[in-house]
Amino acid sequence: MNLNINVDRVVDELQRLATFSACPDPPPAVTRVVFTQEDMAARKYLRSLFESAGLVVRNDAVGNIFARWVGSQPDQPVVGTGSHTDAIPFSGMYDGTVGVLGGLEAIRALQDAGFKPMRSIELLMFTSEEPTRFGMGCTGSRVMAGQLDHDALEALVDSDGDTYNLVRQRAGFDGDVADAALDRSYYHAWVELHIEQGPELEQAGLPIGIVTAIAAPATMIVKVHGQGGHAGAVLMPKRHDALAASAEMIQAIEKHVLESSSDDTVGTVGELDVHPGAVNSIPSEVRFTIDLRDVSLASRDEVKTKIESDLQSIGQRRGVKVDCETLNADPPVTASADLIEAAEQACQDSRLKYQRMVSRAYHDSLFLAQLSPFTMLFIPCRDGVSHRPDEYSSPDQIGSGVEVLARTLAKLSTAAL
Ligand code: HGY
Ligand code: MN
Ligand code: MN
Repeated sequence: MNLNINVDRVVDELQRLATFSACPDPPPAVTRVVFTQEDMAARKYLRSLFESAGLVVRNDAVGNIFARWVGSQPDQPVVGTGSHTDAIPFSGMYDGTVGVLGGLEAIRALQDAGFKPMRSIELLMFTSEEPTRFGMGCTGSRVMAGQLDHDALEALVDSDGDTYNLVRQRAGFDGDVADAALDRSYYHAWVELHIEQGPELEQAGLPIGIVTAIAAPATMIVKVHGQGGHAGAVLMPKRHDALAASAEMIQAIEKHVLESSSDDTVGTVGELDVHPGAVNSIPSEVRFTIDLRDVSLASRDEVKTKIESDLQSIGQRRGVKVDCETLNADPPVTASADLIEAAEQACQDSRLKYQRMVSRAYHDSLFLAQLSPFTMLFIPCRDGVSHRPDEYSSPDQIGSGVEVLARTLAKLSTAAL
C-alpha cells in the first residue's frame, strides 16, 4: 500500500500543541500538567483535530479521550493506538505527543490511501501519564485497566490538598469511574508509538525500535521526622537532623542500586522537600521520593527490600522516625509475539531497519497490556535525551515511525490474528 505521510502537518501540529504550556520558557520547553488550563486547551485542540479527521470522539470519567475510526465490522474488538500529551515541568515537546499526533497522522494517511479497516481503529489520548500532580503515573490507563477505582482516586491528593476526583470533576469529567474500566474483550490489539527516551537507536543508527518488554516501576514516598531546633544552640551530639539523615539514606539508596545483581536496576531520588527550610534552623521534617525500576521484578524487589530495611536502620541510629510508603510497585510486561511480528513485517514493507528492544521508561502501554496484546514502536531521540527542553526527534524519524505504525494498524485491523 502506497502511503503518503504528511510529516509537515504532524510537525506543525506538534509545534502548535507545544504552545499550550505553563513553562516560563518558550517551546520547545513545555510544562503541561493534568487538568490545568494548559492541559484543557490542549485537549480542546486535539478534539478539533480528531473530529476534522472524521473520528467519533468521546471521553471517559477521568478524561481519557477516545477517537474512533469505525470499521466495517464495528462490533469487533478494536485496534488501539495513542499515548499521552501531559508533560512534566520544563520538559520537551515530543514525549507522548508523537504517539497521539503520529497516531492521528497514521489514520489520516490510511484514509487518504483508501484503506478501509475491518476492526475499528481507535486513537487514545491518555489522561495524566506523568506522576507530576498526583505522584502516581498512568492514572488514566490504570483506571481503564480497572486498577484504580473512585476511592483509590480519592486517596490521590495534589500539592493544594485537592483530591483527584475533585480536580477531574472541576475539569468537567464527572462520570462514574467504574464505567471507565474496560472489559478485556474491548481490544484486539494495542500499539503505542513513542520516542525512545534513550540512546540505543541513535547509537545503532536505526530508525525503528520494536518493544518486547516494559521495565517495572516502583514509586516510594519517604518521610523523615527529626527534632529540629536552633542551628546555633543545639550541639551536634544532641541533634536529630532530618536532612542529614536523609542525605545518608539517599547515598544508601544509590549504593544498593549500584550493587544490584542486575545492570537494568535504576534508582532516582527526584523530589526532596525540607521543613522548615530556614538557614538557621535544623531540619525537622524531610520528604523525598524514590523511583526504582528494573526489567526484572525479582531484581527490583530485592533492591527495594534492602533499601527499605536500610532506611529504618539509619533512622534508628540517628534517632529519627522514617515512614516509607509504596505508592505503586508495578510488574514488568512482555509484548505479544504476534504484534511484534506484525510490526516487523510493517518495517520490512516500509524498507526500514529495526531492532527489538526493552523500554526502560514506563508508558500507558504498561497498563494496556493488562487489557490487550501489545507492543510499542520507538523512534530515536537526539542524544537519547528526554524530559528536557532539548528533547528532539527529526521530521524524518517521526515520518518513519508514523509510516510503520500505519502499516501495523492496517494489518491488525484486517488480519484474522
Ligand atoms: O517516567 C517515565 O518513565 C515516563 O516517561 N513517565
Ligand atoms: Mn515522560
Ligand atoms: Mn511518555
